[in-house]
Amino acid sequence: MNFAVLTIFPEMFDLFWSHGIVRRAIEKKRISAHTVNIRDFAMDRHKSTDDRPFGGGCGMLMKTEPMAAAIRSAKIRNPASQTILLTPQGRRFDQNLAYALASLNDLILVCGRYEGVDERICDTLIDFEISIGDYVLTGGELPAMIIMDAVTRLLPDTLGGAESAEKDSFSDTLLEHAHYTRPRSFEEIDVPEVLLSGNHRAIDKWRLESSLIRTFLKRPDLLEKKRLDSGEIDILKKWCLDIEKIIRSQSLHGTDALSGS
Ligand code: 4GS
Repeated sequence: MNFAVLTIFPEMFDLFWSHGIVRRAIEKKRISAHTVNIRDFAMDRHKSTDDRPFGGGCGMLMKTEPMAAAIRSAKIRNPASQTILLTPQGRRFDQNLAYALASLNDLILVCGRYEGVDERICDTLIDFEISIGDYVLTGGELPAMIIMDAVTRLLPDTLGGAESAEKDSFSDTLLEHAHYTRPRSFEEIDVPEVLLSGNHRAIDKWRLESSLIRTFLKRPDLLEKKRLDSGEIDILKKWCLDIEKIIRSQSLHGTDALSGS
């Protein structure tokens, strides 16, 4: 995967590219990454990259010609690239979109600053628009890093031994099960016994149940969307029965909670 990032702040990417799994992916040549400084394509004496909006109003826009020249230069370098603009107006980035992007070879990520980009740039030079969420940032640089980060870890041979992309949150739209590491007892809270048992069937079952309950409590929207298999449905049914039992036992306590009053 080749990433080209168009930005007026290329230094922002130096730290991102020099740490952790992204750094390793570059060293292993699983990805290549470079920035194009849009300011290098500014033609006026002041090397300006912003300009006033027609029609007036506050705020500035990215100056059109340097932006266009920078995109064209990146495309010439990599003609098969998809060109993506980071903008709140784009398709919402999620794990499925990360998978889709991971199957491509060349991405040009265009980072806007100021209020935005001239519409004609979007219409003629951008293949698609991506948003990382419904909020307004000061630039597309952080969204570009987020996308490169999520995509890089999905590429073959980028995660280290124990880590695995398949098992992570959202891959199958259940949240991760709870995790524990040493010590066995931390500030008087013990690791669940089953995880120390060495019984891998029991551990798998506990982890599935942990995933389901966490998803149910924290992200019920994900559970609604997921296609549950029969084992998962059995676990949910068991909870239903357990809850019904608790409710029924209430009437034995002589409460009138069930009478509806
Ligand atoms: C986002 C976002 C964003 C919008 C860039 C205002 C500067 C800014 N980009 N997902 N102009 N949310 N971009 O807020 O991607």
